[in-house]
This record gives sequence, C-alpha cells and structure tokens, in this order.
Amino acid sequence: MHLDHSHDESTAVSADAHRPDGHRRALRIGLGGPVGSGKTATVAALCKELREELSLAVVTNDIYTREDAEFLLREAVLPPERITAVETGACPHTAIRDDISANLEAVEDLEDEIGPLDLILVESGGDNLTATFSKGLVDAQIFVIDVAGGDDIPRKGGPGVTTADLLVVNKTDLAPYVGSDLEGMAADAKAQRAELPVIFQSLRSDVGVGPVAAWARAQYAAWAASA
Ligand SMILES: Nc1nc2c(ncn2[C@@H]2O[C@H](COP(=O)(O)OP(=O)(O)OP(=O)(O)O)[C@@H](O)[C@H]2O)c(=O)[nH]1
Ligand SMILES: [Mg+2]
Repeated sequence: MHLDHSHDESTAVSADAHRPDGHRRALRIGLGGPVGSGKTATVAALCKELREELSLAVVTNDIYTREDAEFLLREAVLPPERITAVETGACPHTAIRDDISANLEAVEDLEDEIGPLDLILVESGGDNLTATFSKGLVDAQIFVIDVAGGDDIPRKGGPGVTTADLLVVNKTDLAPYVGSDLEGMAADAKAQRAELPVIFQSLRSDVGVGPVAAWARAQYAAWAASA
C-alpha cells in the first residue's frame, strides 16, 4: 500500500544554502527512527535508485561502531569516499539535534573532498520516538518506523511521527505475520500528520524504495529551483 497525501514539496531551507565559494551546497535529508526500522536499508536502496542521476553522499551515525557505514561499503551502494561514519559515543539524538558539530563537519568535509554534491543522506543512530534532527543540520527529514514495531506507533505520536517531512512505515511484507493493521496505521498517521505525506514501504517488494525515491527527487528539484 502506498499512501502519499498531497504535500507542499518545498523544503525548509535551514542553514546557509551556499558554500563559501558561492556554489549551492547539497540538499541534506535526515533519516531517523527506532532501532532496526530499516533506515540503513532505505539509505542503501535510495543510493542504488538515485546514484545515476544525482551526486550522492551518506553520513551514518552509530553510538559505538561504524556498522551502518560498513554495511553500505560492503553493499557498494556508493564509492567508499562518499560514505562517512560519525561515532556519536552517546545518545544518537544528541549528535543530530543538540551538538551537531561532528555531523556538520562530516557533511562539509564530504563536499570539500568530493566536490559539488546534490544530495547528502544523514542516517541517525536508532533511537526512540522523540528523536528529530536539528534544522541546522538537515533541510528535510524522514522518520522510518516499521510495522513489526507495533501498529500503535502512529497513534502514539511523538515529534518524529507528527512532524517529519515524510513518514515511512516500513516492512509492510511482515504485517500478516505480526498481525499489524495497516489501514488502522494509515488512519492514525493521517490523524497525527494531516497533510504531511506517509509512504507504506516494503523493501522486499518489487515497488521497493521507488515512492520514497520519488519524494526525495521532488525535494531535490524544489531545492535546486530555490537555492
Ligand atoms: N522484511 C523486511 N525486512 C526489512 C525491510 N527493510 C529492512 N529490513 C531488515 O530489517 C533489519 C534492520 O534493517 P536496518 O536497515 O539495519 O535498520 P536500521 O533502522 O538502520 O537499524 P539501526 O541503524 O540499528 O537503528 C535488516 O535485517 C533489514 O534487512 C523490509 O522492508 N522488509
Ligand atoms: Mg542503521
């Protein structure tokens, strides 16, 4: 099921949209959400889907390891120099919301070293429902939950579910096995988010990351037109 409610495609431009040399900097999209919901899998699929048309890079955040970056490197979703890991050493949300310096340095270093980039995906470490990105770090954020984490999550709300620019409800292929009510999740998400978009996704299906990639493409188009 793919529910994509109509949405103003414009992105909230956070920090300065230009680099010191006057060139437009990359659009930065953050992916947050609970542990194991499918953030890295979505980043990997987005890279494969978009890498021929956009110049991409990825920053991953893990608490004590570089596992997510290592997974992306193993999968060869991008050349290695385009994938950077930030070890947060503390609550993941601290590094994406409170002290964003390590992440800002990572995105700026990528642009310095690789040259002009179109899109940088920043994956937060898995956290709880309260984690959101600082608008000083990303221009738009995706909150990834999954149907196996409980079909009451959209109803429970929290800033990720209610305010993220895109809510992805992942692993819909597992719904029959865990007894999740997708229609109920869609209704709860709609009640929490009004017109903000929601995409139900299974990376195990033929459709895969397509709808989320289309959303990211539209964000980039709006960014490129405005910046
Ligand atoms: N069945 C199914 N499994 C999925 C789907 N998407 C991801 N997974 C699996 O779910 C597990 C966790 O996925 P990750 O992408 O590592 O999750 P994550 O949100 O990055 O996890 P953390 O970074 O540890 O918080 C992996 O085994 C994935 O292969 C999906 O759509 N369906
Ligand atoms: Mg991950």
